[in-house]
Amino acid sequence: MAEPVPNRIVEIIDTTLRDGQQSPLLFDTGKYRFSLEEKKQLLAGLLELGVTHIELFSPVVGEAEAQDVRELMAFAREHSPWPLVFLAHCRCHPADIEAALEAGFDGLNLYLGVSPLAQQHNAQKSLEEAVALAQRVVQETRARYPDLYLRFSAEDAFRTPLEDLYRLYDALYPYVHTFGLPDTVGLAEPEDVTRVVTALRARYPKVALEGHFHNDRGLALANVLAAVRSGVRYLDTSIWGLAERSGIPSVTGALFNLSKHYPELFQQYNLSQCYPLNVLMASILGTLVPYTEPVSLTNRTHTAGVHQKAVLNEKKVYEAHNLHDFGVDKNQLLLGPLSGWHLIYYYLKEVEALEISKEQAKEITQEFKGRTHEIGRSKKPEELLLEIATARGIRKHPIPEEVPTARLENLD
Ligand code: HCA
Repeated sequence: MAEPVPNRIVEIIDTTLRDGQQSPLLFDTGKYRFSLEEKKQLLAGLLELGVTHIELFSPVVGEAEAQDVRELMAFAREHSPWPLVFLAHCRCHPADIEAALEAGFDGLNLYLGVSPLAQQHNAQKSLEEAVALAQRVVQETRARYPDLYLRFSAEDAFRTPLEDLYRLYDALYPYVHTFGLPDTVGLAEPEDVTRVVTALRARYPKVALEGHFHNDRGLALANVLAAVRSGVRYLDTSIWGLAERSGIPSVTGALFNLSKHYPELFQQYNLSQCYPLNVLMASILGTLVPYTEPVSLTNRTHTAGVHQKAVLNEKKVYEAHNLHDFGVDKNQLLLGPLSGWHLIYYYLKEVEALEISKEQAKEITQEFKGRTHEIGRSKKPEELLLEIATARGIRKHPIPEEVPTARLENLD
């Protein structure tokens, strides 16, 4: 199968519209499922970012999804300047596969668990039975579709003994393009990822590897870095990291971190679209970009007086990362109980245009600090500051009554 954008160091497989729709946040925000229009907006945002591999549900999950996947693929293919790869997330069931291929998917992301827990409580098949099923389904699919992209994932790979993983993957090796490496319950540490990836690369040099790391321990992003360093080519991500439970790495967090090690990603993805994509999700879910998201305005927001003073002098003191290249084009200094006189002076003079000296700002700060208990939902810090300044007789700078509308910017 032709590579849409060849030689990328890492290929993002975005699963916002598959694993992302399994996120509890869709319930918390009362959204439950994205509308078709919202899915198109999210997909368009991903395409703008340069993502070309998109995972969707197999149409068998429901009538509404079945209709949506067709519309989404048609919409994206019509609007993308690049060839796209739509991957259907399929159980090892011929019906899932048939429905996906009939809908026009470019490839299949097949999965089946063979961990001891899966054998007993999920697939409820012995290792031998599971391997035989997977081999039969994959062999038949390959025979019927010689060029179809096939990926196979052993669900819960990090709780599957390596010899069982080998038993399954040995049987499938001749037929697939990629083996998945899902840390389904987020228990792997970066060292585990390096060890397993290294072992699989040595044993299966002719296939690519795909990482899917859940964030139950907050280690998903660290596992992404370990995976790519040790040779994983495909990475599953989603917008905001939405996925089952506490999710997977966010597409923007992954690209932001990886670009520190692989600057060529700046040429290969349109990284300035990262923040707009996060804001798009915020507007759809009706909530703020998560404060843990690296590519966010939160990561450019300063609250403590010491930080605010330093940032007013030189941003780099507390802003170490170039988020501007990822679309975050401003920063914020929040006026509040921890602010010091530097920001208060700056605010009253520059924003409120008060005729105020540094000495007065220091006195106002002292009073403000003594009255911060008044700040809350009904009184903002700015209101309290103005109240204090006005009571001290500090006035606004006289602004000319008539502000010229047609300004000459250049006199020479
Ligand atoms: C799931 C499980 C999965 C699959 C990952 C994969 C996981 O939600 O069905 O197909 O590689 O984490 O194991 O997301």
